Amino acid sequence: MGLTIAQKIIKNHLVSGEMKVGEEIALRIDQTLTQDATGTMAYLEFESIGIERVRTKLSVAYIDHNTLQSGFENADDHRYIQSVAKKYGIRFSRPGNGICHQVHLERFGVPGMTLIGSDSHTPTAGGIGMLAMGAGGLDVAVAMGGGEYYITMPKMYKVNLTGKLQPWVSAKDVSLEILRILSVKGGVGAIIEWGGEGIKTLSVPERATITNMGTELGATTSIFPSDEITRAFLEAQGRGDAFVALESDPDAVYDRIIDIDLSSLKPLLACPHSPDNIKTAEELSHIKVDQVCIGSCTNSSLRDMLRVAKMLKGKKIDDSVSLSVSPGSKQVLSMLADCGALSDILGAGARVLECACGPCIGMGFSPNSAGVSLRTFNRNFEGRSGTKDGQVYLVSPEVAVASALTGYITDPRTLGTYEEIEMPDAFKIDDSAVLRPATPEEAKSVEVLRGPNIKPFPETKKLENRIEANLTLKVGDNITTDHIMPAGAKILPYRSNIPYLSKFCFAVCDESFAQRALEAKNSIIVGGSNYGQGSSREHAALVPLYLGVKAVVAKSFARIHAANLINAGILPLTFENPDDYDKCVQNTTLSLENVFEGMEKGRIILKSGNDEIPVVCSYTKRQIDILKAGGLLAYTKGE
Ligand code: MIC
Ligand code: SF4
Repeated sequence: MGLTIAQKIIKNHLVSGEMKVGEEIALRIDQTLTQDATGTMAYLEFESIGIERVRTKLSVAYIDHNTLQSGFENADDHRYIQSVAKKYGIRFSRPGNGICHQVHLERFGVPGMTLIGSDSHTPTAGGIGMLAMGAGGLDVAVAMGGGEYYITMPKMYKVNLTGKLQPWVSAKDVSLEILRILSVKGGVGAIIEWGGEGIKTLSVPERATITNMGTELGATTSIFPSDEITRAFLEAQGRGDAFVALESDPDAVYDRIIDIDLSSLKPLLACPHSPDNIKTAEELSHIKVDQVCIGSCTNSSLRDMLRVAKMLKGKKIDDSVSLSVSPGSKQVLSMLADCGALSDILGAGARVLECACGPCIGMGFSPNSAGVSLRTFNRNFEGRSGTKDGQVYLVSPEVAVASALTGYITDPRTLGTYEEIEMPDAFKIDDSAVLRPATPEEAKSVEVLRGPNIKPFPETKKLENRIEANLTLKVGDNITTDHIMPAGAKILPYRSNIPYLSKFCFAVCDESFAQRALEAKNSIIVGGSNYGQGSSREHAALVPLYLGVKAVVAKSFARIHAANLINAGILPLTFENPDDYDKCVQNTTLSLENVFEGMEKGRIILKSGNDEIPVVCSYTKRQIDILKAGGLLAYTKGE
C-alpha cells in the first residue's frame, strides 16, 4: 500500500510504535522552535532536565510575542532566553527579526524534516513539506534534549484542489472555506494533506497561509508536497540545497477526501467569535468597520504585503478606520522599503507596526468598545483582541484593504481591475539578527541571566489512587486556551510567574474561579466538546495545576491541550456517555475511585452525589507513568 507524504516522513522518523491510526508513536525531532511567550518556561524546563547542549539538528529561539516592554518583565525574559540560547546551542532570533513561523519558513524550514514548536501555528512550515507540529513547552524541552516526541498516529485527510483562485480571492479564503466545511474540531486526530492540480497555482506563502490555519481545524498538522514551487522558493531564499522533492504515492490511502474547486471560491469572513463562523463578504457589506489589522503568521509574507501596498497605492483609508500593518519579518519589511511599497502603505494612512505578533495576541492595538475589527489573523476568540466586547472578523488581505478604504465590510471584487503582483526572483538575505550560540568550549563560561519575574515551576505531587475534589467550574463546548489562560499585553509579561498568572485563569468565563479553586484546594473542571482548542500554551495546564485542579472531565479534548494536561500531571477524562455532562453540577463534591486500576482499564467511575458516571481514558503505559509521577518533568528527571 502506498504512503501519504506525512506517513513517509513519519516512517523516516519513527523511533517506536506502530503506524496504525490511534496508536501512540514516538518521533525523532530534527528541529525545534520556541517563541518568547512560551519559551521562558520551556527553557526553564530544559535547564531542569540537566542536559549540556541541545541534541537537535537545529533549534531556534524567537522573540516575537512579548515585544511591548512596558516594564522590566519582557526585557528580562528576552535576556534570559538570549543567554540560555547562547549557552545551550540554540540560535536566537532577536526581537524585530520577525514572527517565528514566517522567519522559520523563510530561513530554516526543510522539506521532509520534523519540527516541533512551542506554538500551535508551527504547522506553517508544512507549506514547504515539513512535518511541523505545535507542542507544549515541556515536549519541546524534551525534544531539544534529544528525546522523542509522542503523538497518536493520526488519520490522513486529503484536500484535492482543482481550478484557480479568481481575482480578489486568495489563500485565506481557502483556509476559511475548509473551516466552513470541517469546523474547528473537524481536523482533530488528522493530518491534512493538500494536493490536486490546483496546488500548482499556489506559491509557498499561499500554501503556508493554508497550513497555518489548519491549526484552527484542530488538525495535528497540515502539509503540501515539496515540488518545483517549493524549490523555486528555497532557491530565492538562497537555500536551494535544502530542497528535496516529496509527494504521496499514487496509491496512498486517505480516511477522507475533500474536493475544493478554487475557481468557485468567494471572499469570505469568519465572524465573531469563532474561526469557523463563515459568511461571504457580499452578505456582510452593510457592517461598519472601526479597525483593520493586517499581519500575523497567517498573512504577513512579502506576497501579502505587496498585494496590500498595490491596493493602497495612491489612495487614502476611510477617516473612520484605523489601519495597522505588521510585516512578518525583517526580510519582508526591508524588501517593502527597498521597492517603495512601504511608502504606498504609509501614504494611505496605515500605522506600520513592528515585525511581531502584535495585535494578534492582544499586544497593543485593541479595538474601541464594541468595535468591529477586521483582521487577517487566524483567531477571533472572544476577548483575545484585548477588548472584551470587540467584534473580530478574520479576513484576507484583499477584504481587509477593501474595507479599510470604504469603511464598511467590502467585497474586493467590487473594486474593479485586479493587477497581478510581481514577486522578486531572489529575497534579500540578511541573517544578522539571528545570533549564533557559543561553541561548547565557550559555553562553559556563559552565564544564564535571570530576572526577578522568573518564579519557580509549580509544585507537582504524585498521583493519588482516590481523588476527592470540588467541581469548581463547569463550562460549555469549544473552550479555548485563551479562555483558560488569557493572553494580552497586561498578562503575557507574567508567563514565567505562574502564581501571578493564576489570578486570571478562566477570568473570561468566571472571574471568581481562581479564588474558588484556591479555597477548594482540590478541584475538577467539567467541560463540553473540543476542550482546550487553540494555543499550545502549557500555562493553560500549569496554572490549573497550581490552583489544585486534579482532573478535567470533558466530552472531548483538543490534542495539544490534552497532552499538556498529562505533562502537568492532570487527568484528562472523557464522558463515556456525553449526556452525563448534564448530571454534573458546579460546586458539588466529586470523587474518582480506584484511579490506578481505572487508568489501566481505560475506565474510571466518577461519583457525583448518588450518580456513578463512567469516564474513559486511553492512556498509554508511558502516559500512566507520567501521570503517576506527577507530570512529565518529574517523570523525565526520574523522581
Ligand atoms: C496564539 O496564537 O494563541 C499564541 C499566542 O501564538 C499561542 C502561544 C502562546 O500562547 O504563547 C499558540 O498559538 O500556541
Ligand atoms: Fe503570533 Fe498570532 Fe501567529 Fe500566535 S497566531 S504566533 S500570536 S501571529
